[in-house]
Amino acid sequence: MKKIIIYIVLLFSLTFTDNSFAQLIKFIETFESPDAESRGWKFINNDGNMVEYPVLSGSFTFTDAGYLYPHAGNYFINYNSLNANDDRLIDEWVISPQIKIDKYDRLSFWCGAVDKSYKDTLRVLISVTENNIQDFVEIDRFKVEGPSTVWHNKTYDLSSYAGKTIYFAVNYYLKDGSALGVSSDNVWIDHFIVENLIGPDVIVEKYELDQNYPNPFNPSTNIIFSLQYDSDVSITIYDALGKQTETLVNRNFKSGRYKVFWNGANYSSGVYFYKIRAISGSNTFEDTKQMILIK
Ligand SMILES: [Ca+2]
Ligand SMILES: [Ca+2]
Repeated sequence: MKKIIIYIVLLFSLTFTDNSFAQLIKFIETFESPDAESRGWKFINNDGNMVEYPVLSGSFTFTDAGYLYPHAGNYFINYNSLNANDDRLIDEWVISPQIKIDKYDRLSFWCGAVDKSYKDTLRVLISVTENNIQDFVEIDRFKVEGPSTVWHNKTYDLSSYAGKTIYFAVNYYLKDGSALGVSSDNVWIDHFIVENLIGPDVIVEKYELDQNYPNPFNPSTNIIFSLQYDSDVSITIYDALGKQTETLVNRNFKSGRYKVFWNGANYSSGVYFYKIRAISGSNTFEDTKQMILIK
């Protein structure tokens, strides 16, 4: 019985102190409120049809399949099948606010369509300059899947944009739509997330110790490290005089990417160093970085 209690206590303390597995959500938009433009979103009906689409909807009624509700939050983006111009073109854009991208960032969103014999096409595009249509480069194009009322996840690795600020766009593009929606359909998107990947599932190319954030900090800061192979890892904090103040972690980790935090509440303002040592077989990786505690 005693052993079980100790085990439970240990389990709880691990759960609450070790956040090395939590994904970092950098950006999330579920359209809780419909004034998306005030948050930096841009909606463009580029085919010039007189009716304003895309729009934010709270729900959508299908005569044969019930209701579609948002994937998350209160509203979702609705591209309308009837909104083609005289040349049968549907070309409607949803453009995100600007987002700073780091290595191991991933973009996700959810989408859907009725999916009969229609040709609904969504393009996913990224701009590293401005948020005008001509600035975007396509990274994916796909036919949105149905059936009605179902949401499908799309996910994109953004690592190749690390260090840049980007806009992403989702463009409903269909050349042979029609005013009556004979060969086009309603398409919907919602719930955008940009997250920085953390955990044992992340594929890591090399050992790395990231700069802590925030920095300077008061009183706690995050330290992220990447392990190419399963490793015995220690992270140690030193003060400006080189005196060891604390050992943050000292255990085995699977290969992957992890986040730990240091709480400097009991220490005085000043420069500190954090040093990683990761040992895998005969390989040892070591790196040291500086951080500043300001109270
Ligand atoms: Ca939503
Ligand atoms: Ca249109």
